[in-house]
Amino acid sequence: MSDKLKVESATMPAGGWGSVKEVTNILLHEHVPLKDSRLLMKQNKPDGFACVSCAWAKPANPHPFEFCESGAKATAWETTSKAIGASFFDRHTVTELESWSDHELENQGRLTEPLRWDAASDKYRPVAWDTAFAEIGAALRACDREQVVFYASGRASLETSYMYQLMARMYGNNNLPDSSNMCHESTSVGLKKTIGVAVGTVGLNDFEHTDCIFFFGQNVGVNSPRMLHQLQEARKRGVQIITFNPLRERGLVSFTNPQSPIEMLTGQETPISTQYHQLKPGGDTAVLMGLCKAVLARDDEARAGGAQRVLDMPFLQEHTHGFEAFEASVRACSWPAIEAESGLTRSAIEGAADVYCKSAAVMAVYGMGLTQHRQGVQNVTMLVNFLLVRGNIGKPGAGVCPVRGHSNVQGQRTVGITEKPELAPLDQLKAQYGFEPPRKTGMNTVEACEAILAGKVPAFIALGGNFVRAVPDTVRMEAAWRRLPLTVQISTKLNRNHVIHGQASYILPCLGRIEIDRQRGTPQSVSIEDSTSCMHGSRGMAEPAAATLLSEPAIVAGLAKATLAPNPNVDWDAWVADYSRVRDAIETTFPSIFRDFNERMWTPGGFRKPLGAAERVWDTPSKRAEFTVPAMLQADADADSPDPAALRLFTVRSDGQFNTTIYSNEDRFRGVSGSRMVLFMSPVDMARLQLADGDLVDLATAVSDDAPRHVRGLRVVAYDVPEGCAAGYYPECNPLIPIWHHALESKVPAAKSIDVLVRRTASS
Ligand SMILES: Nc1nc2c(c(=O)[nH]1)N[C@H]1C(S)=C(S)[C@@H](COP(=O)(O)OP(=O)(O)OC[C@H]3O[C@@H](n4cnc5c(=O)[nH]c(N)nc54)[C@H](O)[C@@H]3O)O[C@H]1N2
Ligand SMILES: Nc1nc2c(c(=O)[nH]1)N[C@H]1C(S)=C(S)[C@@H](COP(=O)(O)OP(=O)(O)OC[C@H]3O[C@@H](n4cnc5c(=O)[nH]c(N)nc54)[C@H](O)[C@@H]3O)O[C@H]1N2
Ligand SMILES: [Mo]
Repeated sequence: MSDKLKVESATMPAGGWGSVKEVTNILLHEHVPLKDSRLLMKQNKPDGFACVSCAWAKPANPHPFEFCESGAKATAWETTSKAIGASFFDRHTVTELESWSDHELENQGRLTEPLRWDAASDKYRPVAWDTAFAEIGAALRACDREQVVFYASGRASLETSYMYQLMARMYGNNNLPDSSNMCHESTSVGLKKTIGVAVGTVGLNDFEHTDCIFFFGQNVGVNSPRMLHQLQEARKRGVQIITFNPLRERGLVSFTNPQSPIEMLTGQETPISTQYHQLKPGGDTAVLMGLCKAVLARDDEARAGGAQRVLDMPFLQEHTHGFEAFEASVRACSWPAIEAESGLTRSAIEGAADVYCKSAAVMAVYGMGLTQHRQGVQNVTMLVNFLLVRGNIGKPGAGVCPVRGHSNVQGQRTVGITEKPELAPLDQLKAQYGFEPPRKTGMNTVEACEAILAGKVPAFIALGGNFVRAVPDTVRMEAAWRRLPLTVQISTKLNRNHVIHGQASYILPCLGRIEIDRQRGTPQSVSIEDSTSCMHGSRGMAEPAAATLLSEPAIVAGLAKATLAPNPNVDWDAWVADYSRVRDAIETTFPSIFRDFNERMWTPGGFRKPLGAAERVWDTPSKRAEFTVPAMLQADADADSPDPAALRLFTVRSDGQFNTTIYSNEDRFRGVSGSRMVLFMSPVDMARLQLADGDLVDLATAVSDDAPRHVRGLRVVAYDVPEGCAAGYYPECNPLIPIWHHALESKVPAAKSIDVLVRRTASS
């Protein structure tokens, strides 16, 4: 892959011919055989497999091609015919592999054999499955059981995840951090507190009934492109879409449906956003306060003129608690403060509020732009306040819609992967399996990082993911990671977390979800939960990358049997032989969610878990939806530098990546290719700091701390970013984010705001 940076202005719509070209390119690049490229027809179909890319809902009546450019890339990346043979590790020491990029590592193709790091040669060497399990089991039995960490990335199925949490609890702790700890945990905390469910209330049907959609900090064209179909249909009905995002993201500007021959031939585009507000990163609470302030003003006018109230008074009275205190805080908040913190004018915010006040059913869609801040939970609860004032939760076409990341990240929480014992059915597990589940709160991601930095973790087991690359504070974390006595990674592809490893290190390669998973000759299926709380079955359809691979359930069972004392109530082998028995066990543990699980999992469109808030049943202490008073307008006061030269950096994804998996150096929607080492800056700041396009710069974290933090050698790209901010790519910019800079309450690393100083690189 060349690292020559090319910058062009990007004006294409999301979708369109560009996406067709991208899909063709990746299929060719990954040497996906024709029969496997036909797999795309089965993606997200009721009788097919659930896409391994994002978690967006899968409709009951899918499009002929219910996949998008991002999903096709993820499928090609998993079904690639490239594979890592034993000779690869003969040729490369692990120290040498440390200098490889994320792309180069994963681009070697699928891992095919279990591997153990050999200290003498500094190479990974093949090891028999049984030996690997026995050695890991022996090591785990000798560890301090309270300190071992069981991480999960959000791709593993409901079946695997259920087995994994049971293994951790039978082992003796609740240390079950999940990728959602870096992602939508602010949602889980904020929504639970205010509306009594930890997940969104919007379902696919709501898109057909809504009048207006507010979009905060979610890049739909890249991260959940299938939602563009719902947005396009809504736009064609005249639905207003009002976007708040510091960047003008292409998918939020316009879309050409690649599945519509007419649109493709005529180059017809649907404009997506009807209003686009480029707020400052971290300005969302201020914007939402402004919106609510404008709603109150309109309500005051209506009352004075004897017109119909703008506030939904019957809803407020019957269904909510705490409105008066919230109203007082909004009235006390001044417009100059709102304008200063949001970077938007009062009239722009009032313009958006006017549409809100005229709309009967409004939904709010959001992503990492809200959750990854110091006040990430407050951002979510402010969004709830905004919806509640006009009764926009629990009626058709209205509601809150957090767009989840990994394809089963929400489901993992549902089946018990959580560090919070109060969220797991511990008494039920005790009754079902006859063991004493640990009651102590476990470590989440940030706490696991802190324990690793403090040298307190004896072993780290990872069900997927690329933990050390995904977490903040890369330099400090990598140094501490190397001191871990044992690391075990269940993975499909080689990544940084394998080459930066513990003193004993194992890689356990697994089947991916798209592959046929045969147990005793019988193909098995698995299930996942999408972003709208619908459960779907998924059948693997491609031949496995290698006969030596084990499925994730088989690996978890192998580890469990080698580590735990036998328990007559848990028959790991029977579960692996037939996954429907795992589903029966899940149904026993969670009867109200998974009733008739094995039958219902193939329902087209999935079956939905019960969601009180969607029916206006509020599972909160007051049994009403709770208004909350924001503590402050600033989203990241802890990361604010007094230095006037500091810029507020936020990290984003490109369409050439899935998290730390870098498919290519392309970011076609932002017109950048050839390199990811770029810093998007406003021309105003460039002039102020005397920088020109293409200049080479170093960044240093600007908030005082013991450890200096740098990223060196970024190229400046002039871009339409609000003044005073800059954007860079995740994970390349992660060394700049201190581990202590995380959301209050949810502890999601605050990757969307850190003040940095920009210096010209000495040699340039
Ligand atoms: N192709 C692809 N799909 C993916 C992923 C991927 O990497 N690639 N990752 C998956 C995962 S795990 C997740 S969690 C999701 C992530 O999907 P998103 O939630 O879309 O996350 P990001 O790409 O990090 O950026 C979010 C958007 O927030 C904007 N933003 C940044 N700061 C702020 C702010 O303070 N306020 C507001 N209002 N906006 C802000 C950014 O400009 C960007 O457009 O996508 C999932 N889907
Ligand atoms: N600065 C910054 N940091 C961030 C973010 C950000 O926006 N900015 N986003 C955060 C978010 S939202 C998230 S979710 C995390 C992501 O953190 P993770 O979920 O830990 O990371 P991924 O990059 O998704 O993991 C990729 C690896 O998963 C493995 N894998 C892929 N498929 C499978 C499979 O089917 N089974 C198994 N066992 N392994 C598989 C492959 O080996 C691959 O290398 O990063 C977080 N970090
Ligand atoms: Mo995520």
